[in-house]
Amino acid sequence: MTLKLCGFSASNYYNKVKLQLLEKGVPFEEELVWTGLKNNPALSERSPLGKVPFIETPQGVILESSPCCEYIEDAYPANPLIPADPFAAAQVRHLIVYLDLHLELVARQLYGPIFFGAPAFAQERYDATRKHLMTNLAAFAKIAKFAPYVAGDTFTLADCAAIVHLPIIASLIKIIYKEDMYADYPQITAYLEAMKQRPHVQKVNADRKESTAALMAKIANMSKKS
Ligand SMILES: N[C@@H](CCC(=O)N[C@@H](CS)C(=O)NCC(=O)O)C(=O)O
Repeated sequence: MTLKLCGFSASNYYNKVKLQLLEKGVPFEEELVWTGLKNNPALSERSPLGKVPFIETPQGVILESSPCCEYIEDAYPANPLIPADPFAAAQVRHLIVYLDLHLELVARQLYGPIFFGAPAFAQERYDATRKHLMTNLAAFAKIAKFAPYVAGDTFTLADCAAIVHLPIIASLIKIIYKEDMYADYPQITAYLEAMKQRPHVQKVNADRKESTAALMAKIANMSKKS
């Protein structure tokens, strides 16, 4: 059975796993699964929190992007994106935790009003999130190497997370504050520019644009109905 990646290409977490699969050269299929548990028992059966991505393996479903990525590394050891050395491997993993948990998840608190048309929050909430994000960005910048990759001289799974998360967080701040979140971190801007040249990043971005248009149409349709 070919590995199946389930979710949609506008999702940054979906794209973290998709980029890993592409960079490693692992054959996979994609199954379009939108989120939203309402009237969707089939989704809750496979992903009880209604989140994507998840992968279908010959043995069953794996939830959450990081366990999916770890499974893929273990099951498909060719072209490793986690170093064999335990210390270097742990450094890749701590970078991913910073990116997923301390940057993306903080920014995600504002996605509803900023990207999906949910009612606006009070200004203090935006300001508090911005402050939190800038503190965590400074911490991330201390541990990320950008030499030229996030964890050093080799492309790793930490790059798969950075490439999909850092742009969306910056676009959130740009929309709210009209400011460049990475103005004091030219290494991040240069890194993201360089990563855009990678063919698999280009494929992920092209699919992301198409999927984002479909997602926006879906949201517009839903708000017309309600
Ligand atoms: N911790 C999860 C986060 C995944 C996530 O938040 N996915 C979003 C799409 S980008 C989602 O499914 N949102 C729907 C929801 O939370 O109900 C992971 O690493 O996979």
